[in-house]
Amino acid sequence: MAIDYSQLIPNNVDLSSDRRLQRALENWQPRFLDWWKDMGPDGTSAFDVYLRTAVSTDTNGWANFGYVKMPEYRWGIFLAERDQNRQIAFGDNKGKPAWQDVPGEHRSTLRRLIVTQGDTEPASVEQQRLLGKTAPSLYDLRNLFQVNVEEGRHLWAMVYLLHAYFGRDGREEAEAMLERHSGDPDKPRILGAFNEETPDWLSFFMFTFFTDRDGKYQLASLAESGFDPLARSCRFMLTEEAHHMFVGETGVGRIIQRTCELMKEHKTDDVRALGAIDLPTMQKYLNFHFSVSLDLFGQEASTNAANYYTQGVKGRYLETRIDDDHLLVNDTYEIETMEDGRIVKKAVPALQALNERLRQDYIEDCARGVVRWNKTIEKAGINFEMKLPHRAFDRRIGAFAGQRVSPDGKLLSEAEWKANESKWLPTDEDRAYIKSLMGPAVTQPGKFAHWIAPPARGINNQPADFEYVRFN
Ligand code: BYC
Repeated sequence: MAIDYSQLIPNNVDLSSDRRLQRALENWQPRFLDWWKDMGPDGTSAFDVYLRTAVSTDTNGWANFGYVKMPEYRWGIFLAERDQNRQIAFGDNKGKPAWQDVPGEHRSTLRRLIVTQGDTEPASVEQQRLLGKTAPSLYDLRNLFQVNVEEGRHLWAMVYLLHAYFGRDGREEAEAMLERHSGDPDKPRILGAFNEETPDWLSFFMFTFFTDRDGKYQLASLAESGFDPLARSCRFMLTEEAHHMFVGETGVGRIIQRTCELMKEHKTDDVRALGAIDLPTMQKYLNFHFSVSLDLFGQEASTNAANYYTQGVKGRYLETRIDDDHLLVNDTYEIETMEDGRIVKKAVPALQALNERLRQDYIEDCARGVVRWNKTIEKAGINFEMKLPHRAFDRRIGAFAGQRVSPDGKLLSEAEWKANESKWLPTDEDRAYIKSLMGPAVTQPGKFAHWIAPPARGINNQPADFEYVRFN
């Protein structure tokens, strides 16, 4: 169904045919806008930003580019096309028609997953609220805002499901999405990584590389859900998510490139003296964002995950492309865990290991990005390799929570950890240095902060000096 932009809330779900739902969402809309004003990108209401907006949910040509004031962005409800013959692909309900409504017995599980997913979206906007003040270029500023409005739309996607399928509880949950805030000691966001700060652009790029990539894997698993409206919502969200990870990968890549250029030109490792970001500091930020994002996959052995799968509410990454029985009751999966004070490999029932399996898919994807970063370093003839730390390094959730483990996976005493921590994780001094580089925003078209290289090409093939944001 085509997107109807003539409505107050653009949508492709025929919202006008359900007056009650339409009214409920139109009631939530001004609260969302108030939240955007208070907690979204600070002081940006009057800016004209060169943004893409969804015009159709087809794979070809869904995006339209043009200048938009962010509070006027057409946030809406866009689900991927319905496949009339879709069947549940896994678990006890395998082979049954996908649910068009929420089965009573899975209501609370589905609500919980949708709320957890939805909560992350406004959280990230809150985390990134002040970054516009220190943008390294108009190009980067525009990308930040694109990410922000799309996270706002992802919140809409989950709020629509809550309103449309979960009655009063759903409406209450939708309200609560705007009441919890990132880092709020009384009403924090649900998942750990979304209460961390994103105080500088290196953190932002690492976040969009590592944490948005968790989004990719979680959304892909929910896109397999037997609850078809959730699956269709997530399918469309995934098309938007790709750009966020592009921002992260190229952002980190451009910092690396700039650093390498300066190292070569000045024949020195000490690029801090030249106002750039040294590779060991980037490695520390990588370590931090990777381990915080690994926590987002939950426990290594999880009965929750087993239940989600057996019930048909959350699948595996690319479930329908996997060649097995999609029941997993007789299978095992090898995980790493702690036993008798040691890190050991251990086969556990595959159903319980689904979080770990998804984490493994994620780690392999992250590793491919790191290889690309390393190519840039290698091409510059510099002897340094970025590495993902061991999955047990600096974890807060799961079997390794609270263990002291080195980036190469050795269990350490507290004293050994303390002696090395500052080599592995950003110190206050590192953070202060990175902060000191975050100058006033670079607002001249085509100009870039000293510590980052320009991108290989512009957005929507625009020239390097394109005016991506007009301040008015
Ligand atoms: N922090 O059995 P377990 C994105 C809790 S990012 C705090 O392993 P489960 C985005 C857990 O709730 C993607 N608590 O749990 C990115 C459970 O609590 P109860 C977001 C945590 O349910 C960038 C207990 O520990 N989407 O989209 O299998 C920008 C036992 O754990 C954490 C989703 O996450 C944590 N990190 O797995 C914008 C998808 N981890 O039951 C957006 C929906 C675990 O003991 N969520 N706990 O009270 C899920 O699928 C699952 O809730 C989780 C957790 C995978 C997160």
